[in-house]
Amino acid sequence: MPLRRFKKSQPIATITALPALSLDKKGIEGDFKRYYGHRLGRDENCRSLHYGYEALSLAVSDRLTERWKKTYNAYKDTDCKRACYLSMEFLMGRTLSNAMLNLGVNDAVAQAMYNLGLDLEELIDAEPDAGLGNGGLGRLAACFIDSCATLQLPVTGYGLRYEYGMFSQIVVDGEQVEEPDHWLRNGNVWEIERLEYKQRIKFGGHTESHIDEKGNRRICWVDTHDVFAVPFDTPIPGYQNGTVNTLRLWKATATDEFDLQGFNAGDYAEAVAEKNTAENITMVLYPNDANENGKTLRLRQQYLLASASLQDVLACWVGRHGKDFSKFAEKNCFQLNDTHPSIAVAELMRLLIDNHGLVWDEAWSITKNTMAYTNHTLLPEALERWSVNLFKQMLPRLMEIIFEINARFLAEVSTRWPGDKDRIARMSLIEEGGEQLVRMAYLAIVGSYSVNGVAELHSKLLQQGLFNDFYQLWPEKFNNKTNGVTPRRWLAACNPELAELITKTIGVGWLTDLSLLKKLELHVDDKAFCERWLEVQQGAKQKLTAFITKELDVDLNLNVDALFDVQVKRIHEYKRQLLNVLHVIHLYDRIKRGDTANWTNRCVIIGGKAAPGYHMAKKIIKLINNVANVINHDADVGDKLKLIFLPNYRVSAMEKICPGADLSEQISTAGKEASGTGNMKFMMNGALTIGTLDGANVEIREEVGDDNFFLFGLTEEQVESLRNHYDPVAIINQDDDLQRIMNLLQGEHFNQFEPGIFDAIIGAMKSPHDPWVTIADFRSFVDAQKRVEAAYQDKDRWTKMSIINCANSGKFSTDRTISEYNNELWKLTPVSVAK
Ligand code: 26Q
Repeated sequence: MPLRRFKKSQPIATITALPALSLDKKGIEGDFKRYYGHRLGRDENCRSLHYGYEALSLAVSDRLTERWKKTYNAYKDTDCKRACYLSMEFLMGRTLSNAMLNLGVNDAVAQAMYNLGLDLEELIDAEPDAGLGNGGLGRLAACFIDSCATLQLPVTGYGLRYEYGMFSQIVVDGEQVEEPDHWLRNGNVWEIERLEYKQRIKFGGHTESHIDEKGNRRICWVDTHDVFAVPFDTPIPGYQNGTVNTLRLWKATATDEFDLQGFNAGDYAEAVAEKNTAENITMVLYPNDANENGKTLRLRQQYLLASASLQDVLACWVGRHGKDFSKFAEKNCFQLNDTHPSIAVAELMRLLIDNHGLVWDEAWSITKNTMAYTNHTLLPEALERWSVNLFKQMLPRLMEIIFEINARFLAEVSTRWPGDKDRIARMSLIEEGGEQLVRMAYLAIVGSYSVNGVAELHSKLLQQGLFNDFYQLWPEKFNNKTNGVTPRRWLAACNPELAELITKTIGVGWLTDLSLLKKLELHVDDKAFCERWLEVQQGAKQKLTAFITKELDVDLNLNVDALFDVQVKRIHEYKRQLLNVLHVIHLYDRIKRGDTANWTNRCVIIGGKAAPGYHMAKKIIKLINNVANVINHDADVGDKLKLIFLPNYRVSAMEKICPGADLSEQISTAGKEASGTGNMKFMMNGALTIGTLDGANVEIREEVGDDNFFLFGLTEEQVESLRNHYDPVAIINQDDDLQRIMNLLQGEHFNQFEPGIFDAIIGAMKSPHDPWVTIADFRSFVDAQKRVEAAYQDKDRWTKMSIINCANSGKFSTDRTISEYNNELWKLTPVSVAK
């Protein structure tokens, strides 16, 4: 049923004209009470924090809505160029504290809550994380849209509204157990459902061709099983600038035909069951799991995102410009967050040709001038490929279009390299050999005007390796956009004490121009400033300790004078949590041998989720927990060493972790981590990095200088040239420390009653084919850790290094990243919105 509309003659403006809501404490306090008592219907008998959180969020959300409409109208009035960020993941985390900061109502809310006798921090912590992403790529999308709003750029985020986000992780007997994350259980006050903008999405069926009245051959995609995509919008406020952009997430629902068909056939229950098939599409976020590759439901999700978002943009275009698409490419662009939404290339072709009557060349020109592709991985096994057969069945019209794109593309390759059959096979969008597969990255490259990596080294390696054939063909398409993180969430909101000290020292400008942090360097010799810096860091460590105690539900009596050594990220072999564990075992072994002269107490914190089907990653979690169990219960060890596996690592946990870290572990095998973004959050909060020359670490080191970065390990080139003669067993045999570690592991010191459970891990490290060459970097890692200890023992030196790290983190603001995307790729004009 279409939504019914007001009569044309009705004066709608009278109901939309509202007085501006006040941003002061009285206004907020009044609205809080009204929401709590009237809207939510609670009284003094309700002691649930949740409703306090909801009442406050509703009050804050109203204030965003006003600005949201103004922004929408400002974009409409200026008819500006707009960009869409298409992403299967937006790892938003919590919204309330960020909304307060960006609206500029922190103090007013704090006072209002104080007047009501409520603990603001408790209310903020009552919000569930919106965990609609796996890790780096999803969080990057969230940081990006924050920066777009802060830079006043007309950018809409398009994604999926998963009913279940990233699973929550609990640890049982040292092992990861996944629990579903029903984050919407208690409702979501931040979203608005917009039924009026729902879109129809086709699946299945077949194509038919006919000649239209003008004599042109036209294709119809018929007998499809359709679903609706219904948008839910979330406001994305810029930093105190009046702009509020939109994150539009699609939910799949059944079409009315489902009901009708069932009703007509008298098969009501069947029809309702069919509804599930449609609604399942956006039920759950897929973990980035090698085993999940090729799953039908995932392809349905990808297509729903691409089709709904493009139809949305095209409907808006047609509403304004009718059937004239001549300026469409000047006014729109689509940034593809990895290949996950790259079916958009073929879908835009389909919509322009089949629905809007353009000819191939017109549609192709629009497509390849509007699409831009960002790659986030160097691991060849992680590149998406979909079965041609699956494609033909699920999306027959799209498969035809991809074949046509490929035929035209390969003709171009043949012109450039006549007779080069190998190259044609290598570059084809279709992988032949076994089962035919569509290479989604190649579709994205061929259909885009830009291909970028996410750190300098990564972009260079893409050009020289993974995408070299394409780089030779179109060098001008390739570019780099080094990642960043938003300093609003990752410094101002999560570390208010440090933010206040920074503002007191250099003024407030840094929040929107992070390069200004450089001014902190002028104060490294100011004793009072350094003392205060250290005090703030100690305070953050205290808070982190309290958080760990709460999360683990045991008090490990952590000593805040110890070095807090932190590695939090997804668990993956290439990230080498194992190298970290080897070092911890080495320290334990030294303690047991009494080799503790000049000892530095250390608390090693590791956190992260393993993909549910990634067995080795799950074993690594088990190993960390077992080693922790032995170390933390050994009386000889005491304060000298603690090992903690922090369960359920997530955005809101990182907000407590990064302010309290001394040392940030960024120890991936060189050439494997595309960028990393946790590295940037730690640096911004004054942690020092121990790291390899991988991803953005290279640029972090460049910014802080080699004296303020603990470098170790083989370079990417050294790793590659080691491959054919790597002999880890020989390295172990020549290194007493490594031998003792391996003896402890092989002697089952950490798994006395669980024989054999770590054999696969030990075998992998000792294999000459270990792709991650963990053993090769061990000695260099231990040496770097010794340099860390020496530095940490000199409190003044460490504090200086910490200040220098923060002071040089300016480059890693997503404001810089997004400015580059905009200046070089999107070319949008900022639109100011009256405040
Ligand atoms: C693929 C197929 C089926 C199901 C899931 C997936 C899938 C989902 C998510 C594959 C990959 C991802 C996420 C990848 C990711 O987070 N990559 C990270 O991106 C960051 C932002 O650019 C970088 O900093 C990291 O280096 C990179 O690992």
